[in-house]
Order: sequence, then structure tokens, then C-alpha cells
Amino acid sequence: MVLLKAWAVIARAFFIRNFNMRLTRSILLTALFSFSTLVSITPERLSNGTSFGNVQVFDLIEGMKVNMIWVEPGQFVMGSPESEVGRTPEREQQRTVKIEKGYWLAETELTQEQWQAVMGSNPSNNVGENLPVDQVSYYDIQEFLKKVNAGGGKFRLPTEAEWEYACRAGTTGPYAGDKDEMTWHSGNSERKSHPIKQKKPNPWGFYDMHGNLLEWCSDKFTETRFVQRGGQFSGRQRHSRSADRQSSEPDKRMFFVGFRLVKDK
Ligand SMILES: [Ca+2]
Repeated sequence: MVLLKAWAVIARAFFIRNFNMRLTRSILLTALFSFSTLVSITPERLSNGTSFGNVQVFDLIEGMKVNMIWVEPGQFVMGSPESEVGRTPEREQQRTVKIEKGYWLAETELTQEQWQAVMGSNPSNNVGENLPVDQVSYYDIQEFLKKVNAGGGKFRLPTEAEWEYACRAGTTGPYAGDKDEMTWHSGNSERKSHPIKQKKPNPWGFYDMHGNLLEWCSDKFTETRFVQRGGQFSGRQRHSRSADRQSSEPDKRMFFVGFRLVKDK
């Protein structure tokens, strides 16, 4: 009996020791995993290259997807410094802007395939596979948004501040990287829009923020005009700078204007 009790004490001690070891190992592994996850999403990593690694696929409508990247809230300087070459001073005064809420922003300009799937037609001037949809007015986009949000979706156009914050992706210069590697403009586009994802993305993973199609934003530029950002394939390169601002009346359909979607959480 005494022997049995002794064995029970030894076995119990052994179990507790092993349990504690397992627990310690489990805590260590969890901590290690959390740390490596933390490391993989540090801003330094994001600003170094294209490995944003946060593309998520959403249903635009049944059978049609859209790739989006999460943009964290933050603060940035909107506009350009007086020293920036090519700027339009009266339109680009600098100010600090706070982005209060994070948002999903489409990885690319909206494609003709996506527009066709929702609206049943393709208004584009330059028609082709993987090309962004052009010749859509601000009003046309409101109709598109009504359709994709009919089932409770939360898609919309970006505000101008959201657009520039994502375009800059933490950069403060005229472009968010090498301007020729990132931009379709009149000097290299052969005066036509190009399929999405042909040029390099910006540090947060967004394609064609500089150039290709000019992109509608939700803000008014004046009482009768809405903001358009990022320059376009038939325009001069300086108009594809992060801070450049263009505008148009909301009923205008132009062969060099498209848009990209935002989705709220
Ligand atoms: Ca663009």
C-alpha cells in the first residue's frame, strides 16, 4: 500500500511537470507565432515593397469578385510642397489630414468585366480583356453602386483624402515610387488605356493609382464638379503625381476616366 502511494505521488509529480512543460511550450509557441505575425505586418515591411499580403476577395455580385486591400486609419500630409516640380499651386496646398476609419480599397481600377457583370453592358471606348472600364460618368457610377449594394453591400467611391492617402502609401514625394515603372501616361501608353496590373504597384499593393485611367472620387471640387485623381494615359506625366487634382461635371463620360471601389468594414 505504501509502495502504491509512493508510486501515485511520483506519477502525479511527473504528470504536473510534463503538463507544465507542455503549457510552457504552448505559451512559447503562441508568443512566437504572435510575434512573427506582428513582424509580417509592420509598416517598415509594407513600405519596402509589394508584399502587402493583405489582398482579400469580396463578392461584387454573385459570380463576380473584387480584390481589395485594407487601409489602416492614420494621418498624412495631403497636397504638395512648394518645391514640387509640375504642381498646380492653387489646387495643392498642403495640410495634415486624419483618416479616422480604415477602409477596403480595390487593388485595381474597376474592370470592364466587372462593370458588364453588374450593369449588363460595356460603355468603354477602348474595349478589351482586363481593361479598366472607361466612359462612365459620376452618375453612372451611382447606378452601379445601387446595384452592387442592393443586397446590403457597402461599396462606394473613395473620398479624395482616402484616395490620396492610399496613393501615397506612406510616401511624401511626387510619386509613390519610380514614376516610369508605375505609370501609364502620354509618353509611354500609345494613347490608349492598358490592362490592369501591367505596371508596378505602389508600396501598399495598389495598381495604377498613378496614370492609366483618371479616377472619380466622391468629393465635390466645386458646386458643379466632382474630383478626379491620379492622371491618365493620354495626359502629361506630371498630372499623375499623388497630389494632382482634376475634376469634371458628374454627367460627363470620358474615354480616359474610370474609378476604383471602396468598401466599408
Ligand atoms: Ca488610375
